[in-house]
Amino acid sequence: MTQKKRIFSGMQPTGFLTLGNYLGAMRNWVALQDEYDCVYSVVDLHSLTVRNEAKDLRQRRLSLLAQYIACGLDPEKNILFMQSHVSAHAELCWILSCYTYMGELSRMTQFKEKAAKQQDNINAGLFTYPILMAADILLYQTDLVPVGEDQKQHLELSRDIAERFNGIYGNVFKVPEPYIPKVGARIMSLQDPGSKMSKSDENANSYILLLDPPETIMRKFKRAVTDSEAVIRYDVKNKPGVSNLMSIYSSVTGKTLEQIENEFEGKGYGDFKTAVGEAVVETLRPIQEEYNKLMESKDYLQDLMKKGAEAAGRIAGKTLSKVYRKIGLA
Ligand code: ATP
Ligand code: LTN
Repeated sequence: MTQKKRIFSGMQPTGFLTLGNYLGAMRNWVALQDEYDCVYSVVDLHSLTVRNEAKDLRQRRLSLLAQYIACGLDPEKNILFMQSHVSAHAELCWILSCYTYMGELSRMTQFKEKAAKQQDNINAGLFTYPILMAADILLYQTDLVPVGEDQKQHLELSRDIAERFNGIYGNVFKVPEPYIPKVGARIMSLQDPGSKMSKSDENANSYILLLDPPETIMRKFKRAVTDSEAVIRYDVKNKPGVSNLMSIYSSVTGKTLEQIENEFEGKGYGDFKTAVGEAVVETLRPIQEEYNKLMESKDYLQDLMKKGAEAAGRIAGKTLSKVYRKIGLA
């Protein structure tokens, strides 16, 4: 039997999952779980780059694990775990930071964007964040990393670090490939269609959460920023708001952009927004039901977390030992 290829990916417990996280990444995680050997992490160490209350973080990371399962990840088929429970991540991160250049990190657009947003807390972790991400991926000898468009640059850096390390020490790491969806790779904010929908946005009207009640979802879509032309046409440059709603509608219904333009020919934004809202509500309904059930079984989630960390730790430990031997620390 040939070995299945490996997938690794993660999300930060910085808030509740948005429709952007779902359409850009999570949906692919679910779709790929049968074909690949998958390791999915709640990357709680990454979320320390913003300030958290301890009790909120503790709650959010468990909730994120429940959201993973509610979205359709089968805990029997996949390894699901907390990043901080496998110490190899932090250890490899340090080692790789000695093989990553300041110049490379300075070019990361996410660092620049986040630094601009949190000027009172431009911590060193925000700068070295992509090295921890490279460690996450490389520890598992990962073939494929399903993420949204915004993570492409970080993935390229992970590949560069892996190739540099392999160039010195021989074949230590598998060089990973990104896996980015054709539609939905970059869902934009409903209030500012020039920037991406983000779960840590302070304006709650800018995002749809997977756990938003139906009335909230309908209201947020009704308030979404569009334009004054009143024509449903895909044109990202001149009609970014409408184009974003069309991408969302296309992702959840499977209809092409052309079919959507035909469907709403002669109709106004009111009808269109209602249709988008209803399609999203229906997509999220089963996820919300499953989530509510899971959050009643915290012991089950805790147990899963423990088993996941053991399984992940075994794989990560092998790679870390190899790295230690290669560089002369063992
Ligand atoms: P934060 O607001 O804290 O920066 P985030 O919402 O950007 O968080 P992450 O946890 O950093 O989410 O990302 C999880 C995954 O979701 C990544 O694969 C990322 O590429 C994807 N993703 C995030 N936002 C979007 C979006 N608006 N459209 C498509 N994919 C997205
Ligand atoms: N940086 C990612 C989250 C992340 C990740 C990973 C994604 C951390 N480690 C490893 C894929 C693989 C983000 O979405 N902001």
